Amino acid sequence: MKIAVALAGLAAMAAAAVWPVPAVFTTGNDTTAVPSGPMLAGNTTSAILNDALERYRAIISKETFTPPADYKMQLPATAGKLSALEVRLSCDDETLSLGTDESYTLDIPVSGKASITAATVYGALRGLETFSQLIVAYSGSRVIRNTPVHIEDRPALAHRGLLLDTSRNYYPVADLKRTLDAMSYNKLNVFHWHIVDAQSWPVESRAYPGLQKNSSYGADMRYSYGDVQDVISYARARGIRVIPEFDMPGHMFVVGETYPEIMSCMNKQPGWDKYAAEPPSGQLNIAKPAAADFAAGLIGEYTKLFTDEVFHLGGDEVNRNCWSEDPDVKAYLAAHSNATVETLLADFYTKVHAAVGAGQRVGMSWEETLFKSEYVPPKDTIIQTWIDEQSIPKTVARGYRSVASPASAYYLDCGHGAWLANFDGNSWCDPYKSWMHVYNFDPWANVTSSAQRELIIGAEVALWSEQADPVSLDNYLWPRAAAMAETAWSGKKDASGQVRTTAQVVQRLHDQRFRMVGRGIGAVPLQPLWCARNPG
Ligand code: CP6
Repeated sequence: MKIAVALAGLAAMAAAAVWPVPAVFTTGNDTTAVPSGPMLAGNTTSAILNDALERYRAIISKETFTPPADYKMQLPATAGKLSALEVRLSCDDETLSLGTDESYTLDIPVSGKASITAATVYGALRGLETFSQLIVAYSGSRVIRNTPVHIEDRPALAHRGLLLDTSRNYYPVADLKRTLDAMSYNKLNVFHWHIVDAQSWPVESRAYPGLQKNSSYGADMRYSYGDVQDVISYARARGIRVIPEFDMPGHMFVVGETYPEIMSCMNKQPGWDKYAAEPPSGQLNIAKPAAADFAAGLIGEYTKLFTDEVFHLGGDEVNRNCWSEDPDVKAYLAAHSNATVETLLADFYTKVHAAVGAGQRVGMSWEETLFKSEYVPPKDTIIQTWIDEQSIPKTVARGYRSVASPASAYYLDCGHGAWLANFDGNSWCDPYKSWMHVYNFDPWANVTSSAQRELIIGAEVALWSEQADPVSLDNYLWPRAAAMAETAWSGKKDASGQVRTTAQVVQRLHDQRFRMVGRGIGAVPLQPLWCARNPG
């Protein structure tokens, strides 16, 4: 009788709140105690794996997460017991790139040894995260409910990214690392580091040292080479690639603070709005070979510092007035009857994309490079769309790979009103995008051919930092970036082919939010605690 009651109670419990949801997830009706101590083991000497085992040992032994719905949870005395979790890798290659296999299988018996099997160490990392999420704290110890558990899992999209702008406001390395931690809790795997922009140049340059010296916000608001390498290795240990963006030829006022002779339309005074989307205005002067040489030099330097195969060249929000009014551009066009601003821009792109190729990298560009210029990017260029949701189908219809970052759904820096004091109104990307809005966006919408769907390789949320800094960082990102992460990892549909709804997932996302808070991430609540304790 007692046992029957206990089992009925167990059956009523929700399956564990794994976020993002695994592709195949079967559960039983038993409960398994997870001992503390060194229960994680691997079959390789991989430093990345050993590092991860260490990390997850700490996460698990500190785990205080109890799903709010289960705050009165009663478990049967007769629980099984896990003896170990063994990780088996079938391949020792630790290359982390766009095509890396992140699939894994996780088996947890009622009693005995659990196992993660993965092709690569990065799949094992995903499996360890899932394993850690299955554990709930229960009166001072830890248990996994609904055992035996069998999970088979793999990502829907290879590029699951988060853009952070560290130019408009500065973020210390510790904040970047906490963001990388949080990304790994949600199986995100690309940190798109929008490292410089018009307003500040925080990163060290050895080729052009004046950039950081003259244009960082201060000696304590800089990234040294060592800091960048630290961030890259911290990210890699979590299976996260770091794609740097050096946004050109627009958004480069900052370069003119050191090299005014290669710039056009430098202006921080009223009137800037004729030349740029936000102040201060300034673009590389495409009539001057020295400007393209400078850009190629930057690419040469940073394709050595940054190790990922993909290098982002920006190319967004390029303003034509900036050049059509520039005296050097005018003189050049007067002397070259076949040239136009458009041919000059295409020539500039030809040179900088060649520099990316010379650095053995694949270029990535904002959608304007493809849709609003005469330049034809190399076919392997990755196009990041943001202006129009229809840019995704348009990009893949032209045969290019697409990363979806629609401002309408994935721009997380919205909802404050304008930041320009003399412009008293909504900001360009208001309103605030709710987690439901983020969750409901479908990167595959209006793309039916399977060849074209394959070209949709990623999705990325963006935190532009005109109105964000370390104080608001976690609040802006989490859990809304987690909402996108589930789309990117799990796809839009459940196993029965139904599109998952926000009503179906809210409780699980809220659990993930509590789990993240327990791990030191300042993620905002989705509901009153009362709802989490009284689901349904
Ligand atoms: N900075 C840069 C920005 C934006 C972009 N590039 C931006 C544009 C519109 C909105 C939000 C951000 N602040 N370099 C666009 C890719 Cl709504």
